[in-house]
Amino acid sequence: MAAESTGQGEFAPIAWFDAACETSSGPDALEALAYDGVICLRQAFGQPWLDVIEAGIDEALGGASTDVEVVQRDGEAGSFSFSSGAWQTVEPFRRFIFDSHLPDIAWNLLGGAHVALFYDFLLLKEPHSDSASTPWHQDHSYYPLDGFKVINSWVALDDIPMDSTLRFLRGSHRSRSLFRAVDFDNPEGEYRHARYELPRPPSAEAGAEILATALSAGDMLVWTSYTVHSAPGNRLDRRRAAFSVNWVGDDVTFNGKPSLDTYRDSTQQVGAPIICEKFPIVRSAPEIR
Ligand SMILES: O=C(O)CCC(=O)C(=O)O
Repeated sequence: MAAESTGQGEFAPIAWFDAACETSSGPDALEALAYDGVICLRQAFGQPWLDVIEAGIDEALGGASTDVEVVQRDGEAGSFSFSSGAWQTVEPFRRFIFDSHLPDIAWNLLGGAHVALFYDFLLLKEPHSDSASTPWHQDHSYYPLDGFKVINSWVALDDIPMDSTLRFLRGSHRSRSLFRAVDFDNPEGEYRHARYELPRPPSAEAGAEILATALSAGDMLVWTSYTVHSAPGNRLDRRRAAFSVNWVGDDVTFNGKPSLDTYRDSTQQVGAPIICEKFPIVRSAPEIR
């Protein structure tokens, strides 16, 4: 596949699959996810499901979500906002997560005895929130979890051109190395739950292959929690929003490491699976006797 370029460099395209055909969760998609650490499922969701998500956005950002932040930086035209774990209070988000085909896709990709909901994440960058970039990071750095079956399913709610799409370090998940958590607002500063014994995440080092692709609303990226990625701010004259849902599979246990409350529950025991009311099982294989 040909490289795609932006004003900020050249990128190899992310392997993509037509979400409507069976291969979206078949061996090709699984192989690409295992090798690259990220895949794109084109048109995973049509307008009706995107409308359901949209119906929850004002509610989530307006206070229904307990974990919400709106950031307006000095001198910047647009703000950016995010909410985490809103499904518990925002009914349209709950409906999308439990009633759409999303858990089936997640289960097909994760395999195993069950798939559980970890948390949802809404990220909305208003027009010209130019500096709202996301530094190179690895999602797993923020989680108090052991195990490797953790994926992020990230649905574009707007068309997202190359200039503002996510970038991934191809294959950065394969060594299963854990990197230090960085503060999104101040990547060079301190992060309260950083594990300073761990190395900083790699960025676009010389020779590293960076994957990226332009997205249409309804396309979904899926990546593993070990895949290093980043994103630029939104220099567009229009909104750039995404709703992502994070899933855990049957090898995941709580390790007790410090983290935000979003990623833990008071009922959890070190070494035990994280399943509880906050992290419920959404698909499971029938028991074989
Ligand atoms: O969309 C973005 O800017 C960043 C999203 C991201 O890195 C994440 O959800 O882990």
